[in-house]
Amino acid sequence: MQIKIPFTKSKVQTINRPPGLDYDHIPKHVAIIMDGNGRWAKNRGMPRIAGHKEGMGVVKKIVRHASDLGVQALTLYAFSTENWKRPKNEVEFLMKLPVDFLGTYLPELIERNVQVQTIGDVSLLPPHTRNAIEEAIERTSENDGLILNFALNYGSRYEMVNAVKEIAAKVETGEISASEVTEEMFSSHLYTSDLLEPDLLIRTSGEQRLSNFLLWQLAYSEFWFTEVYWPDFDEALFEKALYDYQNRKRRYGGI
Ligand code: V07
Repeated sequence: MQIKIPFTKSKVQTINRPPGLDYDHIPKHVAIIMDGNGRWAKNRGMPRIAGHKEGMGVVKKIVRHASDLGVQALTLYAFSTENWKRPKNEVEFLMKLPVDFLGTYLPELIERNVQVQTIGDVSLLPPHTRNAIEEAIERTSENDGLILNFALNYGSRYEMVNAVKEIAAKVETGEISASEVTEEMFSSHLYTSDLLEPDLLIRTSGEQRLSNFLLWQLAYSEFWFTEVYWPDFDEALFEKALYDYQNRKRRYGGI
């Protein structure tokens, strides 16, 4: 079904909403581990970085589609705290991808009313990477459509230890007592404090683990895995993940 919706003050955009999905129950927040880029390249006799580049193109397609389907937040695991251990040339290439991506795609993100955010310690990224990301955050900060949240230099255990340190400091100064610490307080000290918890986690390329991604936040999320490598992931598979999500009976523990 094609629906015309006003998406900026001045323009009307035609969005693509295929049949089959229940548009009243689209997951509000989808998180994705975009795995298999290196293996995709290797299978083609190409260098790993070629897989990363191809994967970046898929990010653009999925952002468009998530926005069309009415997803409110999309969190993408772009670079983990462990990824620094990769060869220097690969890390350097990865650090250019945000610059490349935003250089060609920021105008469309602005047009589509997408808001760019990050989680992770971005202060440790090289200046050219940080500058491009900060510009995108700044120029999309007034947008109120899809939140496009990139996890960059992100590690969940580090995030949680950091939350513990911040809360412990408050206990030390006497601002709160240890017995007053709650789950809500802990959550409010995570990078994701302004986001809803993910409803759905997608991981590509056949691996079925969390790899230090959103350990706390995924406590009640549905997990969806595919053997497909990220560079081969597409709109139809994204829809399949949402379709399967909608067909699972959701239970939050207990009865
Ligand atoms: C990266 C492409 C997707 C596959 C997984 C790894 C490689 C988009 C970004 C990006 C990040 C911030 C931003 C805009 C775009 C990105 C890295 C790697 C480090 F504001 N794709 N992508 N960043 N890959």
